[in-house]
Amino acid sequence: MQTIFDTIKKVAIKIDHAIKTEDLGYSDSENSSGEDQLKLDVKSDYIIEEAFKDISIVKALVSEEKEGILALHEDGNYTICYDPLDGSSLADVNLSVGSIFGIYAGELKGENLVASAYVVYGPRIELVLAVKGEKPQHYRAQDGLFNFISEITLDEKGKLNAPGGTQQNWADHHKTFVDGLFAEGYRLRYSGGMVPDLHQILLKGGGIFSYPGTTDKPNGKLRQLFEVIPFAFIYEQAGGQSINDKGLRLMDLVPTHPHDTSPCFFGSNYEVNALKAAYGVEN
Ligand code: P6P
Repeated sequence: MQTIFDTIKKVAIKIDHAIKTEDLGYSDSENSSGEDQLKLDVKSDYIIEEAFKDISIVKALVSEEKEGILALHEDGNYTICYDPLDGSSLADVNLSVGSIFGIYAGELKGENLVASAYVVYGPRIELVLAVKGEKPQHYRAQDGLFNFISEITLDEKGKLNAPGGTQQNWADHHKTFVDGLFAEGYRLRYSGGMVPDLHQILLKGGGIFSYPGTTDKPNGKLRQLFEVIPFAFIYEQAGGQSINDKGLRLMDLVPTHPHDTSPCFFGSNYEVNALKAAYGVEN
């Protein structure tokens, strides 16, 4: 696993350089979810594929930017599912963006995730690595090297509320839940970038990030294999909860297609339990 983590660190430095020096315009292609691809999306995907293609323990790659599975080494142990530059459209307004990695052993489903990582490209390059049974580890880059900062633990109750999705398309019970937190004094913290939004809640002690099913996106927007499950793992390892709109653990998801999405809620125990009550799914 260390080889994979070391490769992610190298990739992070290269992608950060690309963000700061290359064209922010659109390419003439779409990704598998039908979203227009920025040249940076394509470049970031290329950087990651080039970095992992010669590592023998990597069996295959699954990218948000490409259809299907890229087979690499038949005897490899791990399949890496990744979003090379999540929230990339925010780069041209100088907001933070990120890369997300889910490392799976065997069939691509939540219970087979053995590690996950994400990188935040902002005023600084920051990295969080998580393996089973340990608290997530927070690193910060300095002169091209990542220095360990701390382990991450979520408080039982936080102060931040990150409500995703188009509000006019929320279910009434979801709107009641979100407005209820604001009535309790929670602060709105939502940039439209999953990585910085979830990173902020982890580092600022807690709260909740929600991307529900909506009338326009009944199965949510965020992709299970390379967005939802990797963050669900990190939030659970930090002492929080990660569930879907049925109150089921996101770590129990079994995608039928690499680009399947899921409604998703990540947060501290108090807020996720309050959401379960609002959704009537207290188990
Ligand atoms: P909305 C970025 O496009 C992204 O995939 C995630 O990074 C982010 O959390 C979400 O979409 C934002 O979606 O509908 O709230 O703008």
